[in-house]
Amino acid sequence: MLKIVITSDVHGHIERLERITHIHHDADFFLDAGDSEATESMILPFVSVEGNNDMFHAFPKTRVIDAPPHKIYMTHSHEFFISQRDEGLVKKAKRLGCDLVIFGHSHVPLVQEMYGVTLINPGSLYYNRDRSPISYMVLTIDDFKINIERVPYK
Ligand SMILES: [Mn+2]
Repeated sequence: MLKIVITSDVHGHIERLERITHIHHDADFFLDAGDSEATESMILPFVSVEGNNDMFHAFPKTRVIDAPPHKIYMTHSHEFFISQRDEGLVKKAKRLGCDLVIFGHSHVPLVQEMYGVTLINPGSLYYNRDRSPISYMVLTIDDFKINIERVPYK
């Protein structure tokens, strides 16, 4: 079984990432979907991608993560128009051979399946635009069975 902790849009509150690594010390991957406003070494063991507020930091724009038997495409998603975002993410994921997408930017938590691809946005660890509590997600992969749990940050 794989356990993957997913965060996004931390916007400088990196002590929250550190706290989450202590809570979930048994996780296999710590994935952040961008806008940490930190450097790669500051947020380890989290790996991140470049958000629109990360222009001064060297993060890759996208990452592909092997999580057998799944493959994850991670991007901040700010380059997509909101009306085309979900379809655009699905298209790009399929091109990369991925069936899971992790993205951020909207500050609105979302889990949605679309054309066989599961879109995951953990929401922000700074503030959520839908006024829901700040949160992150825990993805567990047990062969082809996946489970996604939204966890409020406390
Ligand atoms: Mn953003």
